[in-house]
Amino acid sequence: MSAVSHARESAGQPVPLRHDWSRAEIEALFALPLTELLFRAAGVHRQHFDPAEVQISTLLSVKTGGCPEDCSYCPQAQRYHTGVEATKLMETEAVLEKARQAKAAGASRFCMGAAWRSPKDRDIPKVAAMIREVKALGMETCATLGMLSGPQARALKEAGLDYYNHNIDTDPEFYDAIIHTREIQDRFDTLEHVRDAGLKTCCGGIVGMGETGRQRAGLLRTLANLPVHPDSVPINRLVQVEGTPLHGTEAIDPFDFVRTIAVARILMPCSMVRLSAGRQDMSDELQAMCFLAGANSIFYGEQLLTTGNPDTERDMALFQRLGLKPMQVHVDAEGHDHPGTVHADIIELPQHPQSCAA
Ligand code: SAM
Ligand code: DTB
Ligand code: SF4
Repeated sequence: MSAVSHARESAGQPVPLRHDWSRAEIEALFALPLTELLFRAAGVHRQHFDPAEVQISTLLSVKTGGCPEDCSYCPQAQRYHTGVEATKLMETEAVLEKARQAKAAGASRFCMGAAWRSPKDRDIPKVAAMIREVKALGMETCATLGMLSGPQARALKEAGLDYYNHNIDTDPEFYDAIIHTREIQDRFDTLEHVRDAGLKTCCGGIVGMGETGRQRAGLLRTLANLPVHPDSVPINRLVQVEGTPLHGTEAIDPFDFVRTIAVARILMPCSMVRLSAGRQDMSDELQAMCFLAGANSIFYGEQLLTTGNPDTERDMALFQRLGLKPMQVHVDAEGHDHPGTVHADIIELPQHPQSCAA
């Protein structure tokens, strides 16, 4: 894993970021008393973000089910009997209508997901048309389509894609227990193609899949030690779907989930940490603890891809009760987004002290 470091602007100063975390250091963070861990994570959060702001993305499954992969958590894998019906790729106009609704409901980013191992080259112009049109609405665009080649990543960037979501999903040491139809190196390769194309990366994982604490630390270590911290780090709590091999797995202790968010915030101080799948079954109090631990992004809207998400009224009521507000994103005439310091350009530094100094 590379120990090359990068920095972003925060309050006009470059912020050194670490990429050389050891598993033991991360396990030591997890082992802190929860009160101390939350205090540290909340401090880091405040150095880089307004803790009252939460970025809001809406998801749409533009191609559902029938996937040839065997990810043991996923209701869209064809081989499991989950009741998810396979559909064709949606028409651009239908996608656009959903994006307009998401924008009207307050979402700043629209994420289009497809149940593909990887897109075929002939799919790319169709997805590119969706991206172009959604971007023209003044929203940030995100896509998650499976593994990408370099030319595919460049074609999506050309169409106006801002973010590509591609999760490493779990600790490399646990990967073989969860997915057998691809290797974690395939995921790293796609992430490299995505970065090389100039796209922002959205990369995280799932917890509550029966992993150990050591493996949870390994997931976050792998994310933080990527050559560039992902701009967005989704932390999903497994949504257990009947018919998938992981249905019936012992649930993660809610406090361990909060610890995962807090450690992600400390390791990747300038990234958006997204409280992702699994919110529907979380109490308002647990979500509040996650925001306190440094989560500053959510999926908003009643549906994730194939499973449910809290309804928008519940989320708006929660925001009001907690005094949180949706993060504003300004897209200029050239289509560049300006959400304050959040997506400031990454500056590579040859050497720097290994601590966050903003
Ligand atoms: N097929 C593409 C891929 O796998 O990259 C894109 C869509 S896939 C559904 C996107 C991500 O959703 C997965 O990487 C996984 O992290 C998450 N996911 C899928 N099923 C989930 C579940 N049951 N609970 C939590 N997260 C899940
Ligand atoms: C991510 O990390 N979580 C989202 C998004 N990226 C694409 C997907 C969650 C899917 C949950 C199961 C489903 O709804 O099918
Ligand atoms: Fe397919 Fe993605 Fe689901 Fe894996 S996570 S089965 S690749 S849709």
